Amino acid sequence: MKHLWILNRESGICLFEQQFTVKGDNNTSDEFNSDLFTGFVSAIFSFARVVSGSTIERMVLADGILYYRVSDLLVVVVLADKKEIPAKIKRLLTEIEQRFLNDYKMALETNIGDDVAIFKPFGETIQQILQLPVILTPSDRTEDLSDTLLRLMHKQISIEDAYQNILGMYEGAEGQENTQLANTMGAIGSLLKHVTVEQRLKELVSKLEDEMAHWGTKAKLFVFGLDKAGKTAILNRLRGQSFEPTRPTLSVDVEQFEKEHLVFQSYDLAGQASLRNSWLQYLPNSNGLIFVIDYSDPGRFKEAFTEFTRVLGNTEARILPILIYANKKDIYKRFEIAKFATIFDLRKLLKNPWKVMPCSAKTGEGLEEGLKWLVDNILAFAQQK
Ligand SMILES: Nc1nc2c(ncn2[C@@H]2O[C@H](COP(=O)(O)OP(=O)(O)OP(=O)(O)O)[C@@H](O)[C@H]2O)c(=O)[nH]1
Ligand SMILES: [Mg+2]
Repeated sequence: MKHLWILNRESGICLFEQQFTVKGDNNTSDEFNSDLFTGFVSAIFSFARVVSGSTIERMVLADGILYYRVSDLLVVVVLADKKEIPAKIKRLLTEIEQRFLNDYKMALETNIGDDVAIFKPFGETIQQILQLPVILTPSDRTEDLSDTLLRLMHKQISIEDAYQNILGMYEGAEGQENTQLANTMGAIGSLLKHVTVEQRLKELVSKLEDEMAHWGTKAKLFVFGLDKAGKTAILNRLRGQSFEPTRPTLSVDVEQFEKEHLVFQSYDLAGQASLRNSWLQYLPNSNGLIFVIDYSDPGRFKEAFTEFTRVLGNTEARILPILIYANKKDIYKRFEIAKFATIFDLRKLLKNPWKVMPCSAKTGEGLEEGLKWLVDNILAFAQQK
C-alpha cells in the first residue's frame, strides 16, 4: 500500500488520509493533492454511474492501481503497487471500512463527521490492521488468478510481477491447492510461450525490414568468358527463359531482369578473340563479376585463364565479388573444385570474394545457387562501402 484515503461518500470530503512510505521507493504519492483527489473521485463515480450504472472498483495507473470500496457512508481508496495481490488489498479495504464504521459510525451519522480531526486516531487502528495476517480463501485465489492472468495479457503487469503475484497468492496453501498452483504455473508457462511467439514475430519483422531495404537495388553484372562458354545461354536461363539455341554475341547485350528482389543489369560480352579488347570499357560501376568457362573443354583452359587474369588485373575488378560458373556440367563427367582452383591458382590470384559453381545452362543445375551467392556478396560488399 502506498496511500490510503477514506472519504465521506455524500460530501466527498476526505476524512482520513495516510501515506505509507515504502523503503527505497522514491516514487511515493506526493503528487496527490487531497482536495483535487476527492474531486476526482466524485467525478469518476458520477461518470461510472451514468455510463454503466455501477461503481468503480479499480483504476490502473502507470505506476500503481487505485482500489475502491464503496459503502453507504464511505468510499475507501487505496493506491497500491501493481505487484500487490489484489485479493489481499480488497481484504484490507473491507477490514479498514469495517473498523472505521465501527469506530465512527455515530459521528458519521450525526454529521459531526466533517470535522476531520476526530478521525486522526484511526492511524493506530490502521497499524494494527496491517500487522494482522491476511488469509485468502480458495475463492479469493481463483478470482485473483484469472485477474492476474488477464492483467498480464493486457500488459498491465510484467510476467515477473504476475509470477510473484501468483506465488504470493498461494503462500501457505496446502494439498489440493498446491495442485492448483502447479496448473497455474503451467498456464503461465503457455502464456510465456505466447510472449516468445510475439518476440519471434518482432525478430521476423525486423529481418524482413533488413531484407526489404535492398529490394529494388540495382546491380550491374559484368559477364565475361571465351566464346561459346555459355554466357548468353546462362543469362537466358536466369532471366526465366528456356535453353534454346543461341547466336554468338557480337558486341555486348545489356539486359535488365529482377531476381532475389534485386534489379540486375547484365552486360553479356562477346567472347570471340577479336572482340575481347572492348570488354574493359564496360567494367566501370559494376557490382559483381561472372566468369563463364566451358568446363567440358579442357583444351581451352589456358586461353580462358589468360582472359580471366587480364580482367582481374584491373584495379576496379580486383575488389568485386566474382562468381565462376564451370558450365556444361551435363557434358563433363567429373568436377573437382580443388583441382580447378589449383589450375587457375585462384587462392593466390584473387583478393576478391570468389566462388566456383559447377552448373549447366542446359539443365539449369547450379545457376540459382551461384547467383544467390553473388547477391549475398554484392549486398555485403555494398554495406561495407
Ligand atoms: N550441353 C550444353 N550446351 C551448352 C550449355 N551452355 C551453353 N551451351 C551451348 O554452347 C553454345 C554457346 O553458348 P552461348 O551461350 O551462345 O555462349 P557465349 O558464351 O554466349 O558465346 P559468345 O556469345 O560467342 O561469347 C551454344 O550452342 C549453347 O547451346 C550447357 O550447359 N550444356
Ligand atoms: Mg553470347
